Amino acid sequence: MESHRITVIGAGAIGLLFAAKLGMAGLPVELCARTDEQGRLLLNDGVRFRSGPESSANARETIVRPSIRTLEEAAVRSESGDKADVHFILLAVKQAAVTADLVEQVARLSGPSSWVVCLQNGIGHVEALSRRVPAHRIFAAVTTEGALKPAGNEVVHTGVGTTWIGAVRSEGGKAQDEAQKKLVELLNLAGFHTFLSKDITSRVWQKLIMNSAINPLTAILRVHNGELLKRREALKLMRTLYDEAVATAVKLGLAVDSDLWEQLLDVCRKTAGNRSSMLQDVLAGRTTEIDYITGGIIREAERAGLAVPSHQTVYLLVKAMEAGAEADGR
Ligand code: KPL
Repeated sequence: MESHRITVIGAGAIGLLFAAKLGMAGLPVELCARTDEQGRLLLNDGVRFRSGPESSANARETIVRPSIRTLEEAAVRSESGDKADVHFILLAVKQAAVTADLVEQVARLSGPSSWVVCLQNGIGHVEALSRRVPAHRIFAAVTTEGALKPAGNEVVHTGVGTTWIGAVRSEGGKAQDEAQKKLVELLNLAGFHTFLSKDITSRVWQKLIMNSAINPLTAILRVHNGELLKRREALKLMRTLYDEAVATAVKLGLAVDSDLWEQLLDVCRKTAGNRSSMLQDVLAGRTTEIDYITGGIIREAERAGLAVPSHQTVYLLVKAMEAGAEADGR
């Protein structure tokens, strides 16, 4: 029988969610936390998994115990000849964490049977990874699963979503086709509604377009997602950001759903009471993902010879907010 190895790198909300659900399905998961402190907590107490709204205190909790390893330990395991037939490396860290160092560690961890699956928002990380990992071995994933991390070893599955998987470069032949199918199968087995996409780059961009229209505005205005629909000027600005981002995607030859604007409004409606990830970062005084969302659109638009003035403006505003938060923290 075929043997599998699944390494989840990053123990944020999404990393914990994937590690917990894959573990609960009986799959061999190793989880690499980014700090020793979180690693020790996970090792001692396991992952505490709950599903339902965060407030539902009576939701049933399951303790899941994936193997907890440092990235170094996982890499040594690979180098010392741990030969699974298929090895999936789920990269579940934030974009900013995809540094040259991390890319190096991922390269050490990868062997001839490894496939790196990127779960980041925004764009830019695939280019960074493909400097050290063959591009045909990189898959991108777009997921709408909702998760919260109330504590370092605790995850709440707040919303069931859909996950799309696809190769960023489709020249991996039969092995690549089989690995993609296997990944979809394993994720479905773990309870994730997962589909294969033949054009994952367009899907990544469609999510990027939505994030670039919603997230910076919620962060600048400090409002929940639903508020953008109620304020006429905010809605107008959101539409301008959307139009500029769509024009960039089209110029790059990417496919954009004809009803993407309706989908975007629907996301605002369905997540009306939520704070976007960027607003959460701003409120917590953390660096946001603006460089990989709005910044990514600005870079690609420049390359394509297009002007995106509204993105330029919101980019500068969010950067100024980040700089202000840093100064306050000093
Ligand atoms: O994906 C999101 C985020 O918060 O990052 C939403 C708000 C749902 C869409 O931009």
